[in-house]
Amino acid sequence: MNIGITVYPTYGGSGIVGSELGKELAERGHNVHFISSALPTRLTELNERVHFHEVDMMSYPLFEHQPYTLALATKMANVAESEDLDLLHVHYAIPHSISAILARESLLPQRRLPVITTLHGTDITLVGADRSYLPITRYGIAQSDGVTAVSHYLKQATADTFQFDHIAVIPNFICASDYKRRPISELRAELAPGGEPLLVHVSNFRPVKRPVDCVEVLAGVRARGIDARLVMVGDGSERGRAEHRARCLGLDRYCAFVGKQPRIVDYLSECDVLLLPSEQESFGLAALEALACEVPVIASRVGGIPEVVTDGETGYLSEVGDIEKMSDDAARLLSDADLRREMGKRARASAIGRYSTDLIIPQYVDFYERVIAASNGTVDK
Ligand code: GMT
Repeated sequence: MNIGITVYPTYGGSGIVGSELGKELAERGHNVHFISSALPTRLTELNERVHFHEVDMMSYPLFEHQPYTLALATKMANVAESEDLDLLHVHYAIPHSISAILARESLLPQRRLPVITTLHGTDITLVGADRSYLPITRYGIAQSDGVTAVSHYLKQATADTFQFDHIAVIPNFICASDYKRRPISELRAELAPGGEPLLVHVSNFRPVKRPVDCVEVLAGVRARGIDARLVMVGDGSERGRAEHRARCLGLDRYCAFVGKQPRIVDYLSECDVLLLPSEQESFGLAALEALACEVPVIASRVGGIPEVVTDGETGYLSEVGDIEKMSDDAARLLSDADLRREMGKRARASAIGRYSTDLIIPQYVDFYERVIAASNGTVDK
């Protein structure tokens, strides 16, 4: 197949999933054309089956805000023609599904270009549900030829908000060989010079991720007599608040804010427990990456997280903001190496057994084939 993929080319989860999906599809013999404002961060190399088409933006004094949605639609239609695309697969509903629908309509009646939208989370729960975007989000979803969501929770949230439930759940995935615990390296000595146990948090540090809670949990763990440290991976608007809180609590020397990192596995491999205290999380890709690296997860019981992390088996779940319980759970794990090891083994088995690329990528291919066939009018969707 010739597949067009559009993502936000940043460190966000939907950009990672869309980029990794493209690479996996190319490895399975498909031609993948990324259409985006910049080269997606995870797309480190292009080759004969992985192509990148940058959206051209015309600057014009009348445009106070450049109409990216229209420029993207134009590029999508051009690439569909020049590369004979079989479908467009967009990640994150707003504005990508709208651009794709415009592209599809602009190509009619010469050809029908199916549009698939994958919902990732805040496109539904925050942006899409906002009154200013709700009608156009509903339109983008309803007019897509196929819609997928990354968790059962997100499918239900979409049904509740948009009264639309013709959605296939295809969860996020993990490559078993890339996401694998590595032997301890020099990095561990840098992060824990005294051999202390390590908590880790990985996110884009937006308010919804509650990174300040991680600092509070570190305080709680240390108050329980455990000489732990905290590694904060990523960057975003809440980083300053988290750093400030660490200083106020006198914990700054036990917290390493290491910023965005290209090789998350290196950090996960050195750490003992992942903290994911999010307020909302449609899936929790960071949790899946940690589980695959044998790192038990302490997370909030929200959204799709309970589908990914099994409470008491591969980690512990708490209500949002329940610092006391999270601290208790973290302290228990950090003080019991056998428990940590057992949970870590179960975590990897669960991650790979349910979410490996070998299981999930064929589900996308199968979905593409069904949508294309339905769009050709040969079978029902
Ligand atoms: O909302 C975000 O954090 C951004 C969003 C994205 O597009 O990067 O993340 C969402 O998609 C990820 C990939 O499917 C999921 O793993 C995250 O749980 C989800 N985030 C939220 O629902 C908050």
